[in-house]
Order: sequence, then structure tokens, then C-alpha cells
Amino acid sequence: MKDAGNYIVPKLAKIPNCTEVTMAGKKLVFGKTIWQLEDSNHLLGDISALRRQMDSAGYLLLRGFFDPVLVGKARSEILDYMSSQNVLNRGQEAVTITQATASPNHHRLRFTHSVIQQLSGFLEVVNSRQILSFFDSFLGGPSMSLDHKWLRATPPGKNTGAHCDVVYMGAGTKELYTVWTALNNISLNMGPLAVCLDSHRHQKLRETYGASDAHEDLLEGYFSRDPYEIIEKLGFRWASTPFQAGDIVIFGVYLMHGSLDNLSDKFRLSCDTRYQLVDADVDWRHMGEHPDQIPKAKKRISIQDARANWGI
Ligand SMILES: O=C(O)CCC(=O)C(=O)O
Repeated sequence: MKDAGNYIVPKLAKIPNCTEVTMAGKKLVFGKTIWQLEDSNHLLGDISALRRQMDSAGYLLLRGFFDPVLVGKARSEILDYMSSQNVLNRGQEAVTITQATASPNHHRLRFTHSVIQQLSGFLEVVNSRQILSFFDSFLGGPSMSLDHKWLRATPPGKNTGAHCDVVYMGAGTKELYTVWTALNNISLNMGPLAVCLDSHRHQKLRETYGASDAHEDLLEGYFSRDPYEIIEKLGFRWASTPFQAGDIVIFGVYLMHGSLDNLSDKFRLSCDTRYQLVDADVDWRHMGEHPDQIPKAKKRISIQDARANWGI
């Protein structure tokens, strides 16, 4: 990202108004029901400005944050693993797999903690000095990453419903930040991350849904699968953008987000990893040798019942 002290910001064209995308099968239109995420690369090097931007916008989009060579190495490992699981269409690429094109009989692949431990190139990116140094200065002290890493190969046809991360990992500090990283180039029709602008400031949402725990209280952590329900009931505006491999979005635990539909024939490759101060409270469920095997309460309530109670 850095060249002789200057940050190189890849130029991505503005998304034309009226461009259509879908979320859970419902059409969203740029300029009408969805807007473009804005990058904060110009603020790099000014940590106070980055903090202010996080407070006001709720996210930081940093283009080209990770070294493309490191990301490329991580992606090759991931594609090799996916190929070994027979989910990729090899086409002409019998020797080296470079594309995440889905095979006709592909399925959703879960990257368990034990699989991830074997992906050293991937771990080199998400545990890199580069990202930890960023958080050391952003948080004002030594930082760490939760052991639980979410590596996603989102297949064609799928998307992620709207949720806030606090319901999944809110048992420690609330000064916990997600870094969502694009591991391949992700066009708008490959189901990129989508966030709800200003949702981190919705007090009632924070005090109700945002004060619950998906593992202990709720049947499912998604607040809704319907993008229009979010717009109409909460007044939020969706925002997204195409990504290039190595771009990141950083956001806090109260920002509502999900993803657009992957309408392509490729897997969307991304990961989301979490960072906090070493000295702050830790959600221990996401740490240790089995950080992805989180105990669930026996009797849980549904999000619908919970929302009816909260009146949102
Ligand atoms: O990548 C996705 O589809 C969802 C990502 C997400 O939920 C997160 O970063 O917390």
C-alpha cells in the first residue's frame, strides 16, 4: 500500500446511479436505495482523523491495505484447499487453480478452525504486523486478534443477512473491531459486503438487539434477511462497493451489515477477523484451541419474538 511514504490508492470508478444489485432476491438501486461506500485512504497517517471518521461514518474503507502478494499467496492456498474439496470448476486450469469458479455440484464450504490453522499464508495476512500495528495506533495500545477467524467462500446464489457483530462476540469489550478483507476481486455482482450507514448510532437498536447474545438468547443472530425491512423500519441506507483483493473495511460491533447476493458463477472469497486491545475484556468463547465451537444455550428465543418484545 505504501510507496516511499505515499499511499497508492487504486482508482475505482464511481458506480453509476441506477445500477441494480440484489440482496436476498430483492432489487436495490444505486442512488435510490443503496449508496457507494467512500474510502478513507486520504486519512491514513492521521490516526485522530481516522478515529473521528470511524465515530461519524461507522466504518473505514481502506483500499489496497494488504500487500497483494501476501493476499495472492493466501488465496492460492485457499483455492488449493477448495479444489481438494471438489467445489471448484477446474476448466482448463488442471495444474494451477487461479479462479474461484464454482463447479456445477459445488456446496457451501465451512473453513473450520483446524482447516484455517493449516492455511499459513492466510494467517500471515490476518495476524500480520501491518494490521496489528494499525490497531496498536488506532486503539492506543498493544492490540490482539481474536483466535476465531471467519474465512468465507460465499457460493453463487448466497448472501449474508443483516446483523450486528455484537450479538455474536459481545461478551468482551465493545471496543472490538471487525476487519472485513476482500481476498479476491469482488465485483458488485459477486456479493460484496453491504453496510447500513449510521446504524451504529441507532440507540434503540443498541439497547435491544445490540444488547442480546445470539449464542445465549436468540435463535438466529440475523436481525432480518429483508433489506427493505431495514430501510422502512429502521430508516437505514444501505451502502456497498466493488472491492479489489487486499481492500479492507473496518467497523465496530454495532454497525449493521450483510452482503449483496452473489449472482456470479464464482465463489466470493473474503474473511472477517476481529481486533481489540490486549488489556481489554475478551470474549473468551472466540479464543483458544476450539474458538469456533461456541456453547449455545439450550432454550433460545426467536429473533421474531425478541423483536416483537423490543418493538422494532
Ligand atoms: O462477508 C459476509 O458475507 C458477512 C461478513 C460479516 O458478517 C462480518 O464481517 O461480520
